[in-house]
Amino acid sequence: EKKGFIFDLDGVIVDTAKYHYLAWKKLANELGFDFTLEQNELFKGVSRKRCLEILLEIGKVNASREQFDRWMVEKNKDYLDYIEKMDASEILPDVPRVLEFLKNKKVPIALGSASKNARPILEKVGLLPFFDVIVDGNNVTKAKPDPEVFLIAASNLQVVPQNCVVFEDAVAGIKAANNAIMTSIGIGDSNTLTEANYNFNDFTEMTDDFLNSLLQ
Ligand code: G16
Ligand code: MG
Repeated sequence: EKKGFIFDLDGVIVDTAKYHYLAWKKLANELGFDFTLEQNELFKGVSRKRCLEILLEIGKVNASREQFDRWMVEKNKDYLDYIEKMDASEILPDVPRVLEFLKNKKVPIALGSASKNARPILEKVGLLPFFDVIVDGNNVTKAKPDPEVFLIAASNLQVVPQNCVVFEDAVAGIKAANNAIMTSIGIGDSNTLTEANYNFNDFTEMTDDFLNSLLQ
């Protein structure tokens, strides 16, 4: 039966979390409080709007609707300054090998990301041609752990959810994949991604044999 593979972006294909962090930290500092790398963990896989809500809770800052929107724009502008400078050197280890393996097997590939900047990032690092389908923050109304992003990806790939495999680095993303009744593969710390069906520290640990087993 036909299989489909869905990749998260931040933390799976590229480490854009560090740029999100720098942009959020700058805003926090401007507002007079600190934002730590540990707190940034809470932001992984979370929408831009929800991130700002959490940030303002951390700083105990109240904002009008207009001010909130201005800070969203400002953070994204600072984030895009970093994205602008990205190139293929920022692709995480062995991502191209796995994408190429799947392409050779003619397996359809989708992106399933919370980011509204997903397409330009893939373009910057040169991976856009691998993706048959892109579902990102512009296409979804419900954030992970809601399965919406992955279900839309499956539907666009024309593969039933049960035959989809999801690579995710965030707890909410693994939950979203499991809620979609897809095979969930945690990329990162197995002590954090405890609900994943399979765990790998990164793609260098994922053998062709394992990928083949997913295609059975
Ligand atoms: C990514 C990041 C999140 C970020 C979100 C929205 O999710 O992990 O930290 O807040 O996208 O990004 P943007 O502000 O670019 O729309 P994912 O789903 O790719 O891991
Ligand atoms: Mg992620």
